[in-house]
Amino acid sequence: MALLTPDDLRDINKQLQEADSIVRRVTGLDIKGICKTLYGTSPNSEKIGIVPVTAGNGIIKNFSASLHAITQYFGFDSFVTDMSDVSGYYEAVQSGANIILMADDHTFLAHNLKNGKIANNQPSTGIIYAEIASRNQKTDSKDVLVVGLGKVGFPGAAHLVHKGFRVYGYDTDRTLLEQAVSSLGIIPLDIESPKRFSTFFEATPCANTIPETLLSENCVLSTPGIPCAISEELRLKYNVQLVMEHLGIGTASMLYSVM
Ligand code: NAI
Ligand code: 0TF
Repeated sequence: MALLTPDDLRDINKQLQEADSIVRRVTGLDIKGICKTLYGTSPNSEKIGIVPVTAGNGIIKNFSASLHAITQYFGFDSFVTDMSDVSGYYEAVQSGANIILMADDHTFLAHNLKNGKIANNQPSTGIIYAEIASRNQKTDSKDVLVVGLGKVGFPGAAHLVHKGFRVYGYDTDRTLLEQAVSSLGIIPLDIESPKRFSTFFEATPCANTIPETLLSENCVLSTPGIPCAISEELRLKYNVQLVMEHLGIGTASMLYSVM
């Protein structure tokens, strides 16, 4: 898994406010509204304990502080434990946390200790970015292109299929593409005869994954992928409505899904 850097998390509140405003413009709902309709839940005096984890590559500077800011932004009562790892987990529970947020290099989870529900960041992120793409107000077309069918992209593609969209897919890994075609019934993108899309959901760790030949004016690109799937030049040329944020939208999806 590509790890976040402290730079990715700079000014997380500003990133969230900007993301909220573009999500509103694209869908008519803010991020909270998307979460409420997606999961049918709302915050209800949950207390969130955020536990720093030193395993593997260790603490990412700003990660816990960013989760604190994000949870507060969405109206949750939250705190970061003084201790890390197992001691931090014990401290969180002793201090009254009923939802635990913690991440090592492979898994970022939210665990609701009251109802037992647990969420993993990758599918939760895929589902909410796909949901945002599916709510593109500017088009009646049911065609969506999904680029990247890995741990984030595949669950997002599945969500779009279940919502009745005609899902085209592309992944440089042929095995993953074939799996998505056979298990989800998505249509493999024909690179030789590209068509233009008004809605994209992208989830790869690579830049420039969406070529100009696929873009249409005012299209929506909903992408958790880092770095960005299109260049700034193409974004401006096609007035692409870009929903892209590094941590908050996926975390909101995790939290609402475990309530
Ligand atoms: P993954 O490695 O499971 O999947 C990525 C997929 O993209 C792979 O199947 C790979 O073959 C494919 N791919 C790579 N280059 C491609 C290209 N040029 N065209 C088409 N497909 C290509 O990774 P995962 O976990 O699904 O993460 C995807 C991205 O999402 C990463 O950048 C990750 O850091 C980011 N992410 C962002 C989050 C957020 O909150 N913004 C949350 C979780 C992940
Ligand atoms: O960097 C990542 C994921 C995060 C997905 C959300 N965009 N790509 N995971 C590593 C988190 C490690 C956190 C660290 N153990 C800490 O500071 O507690």
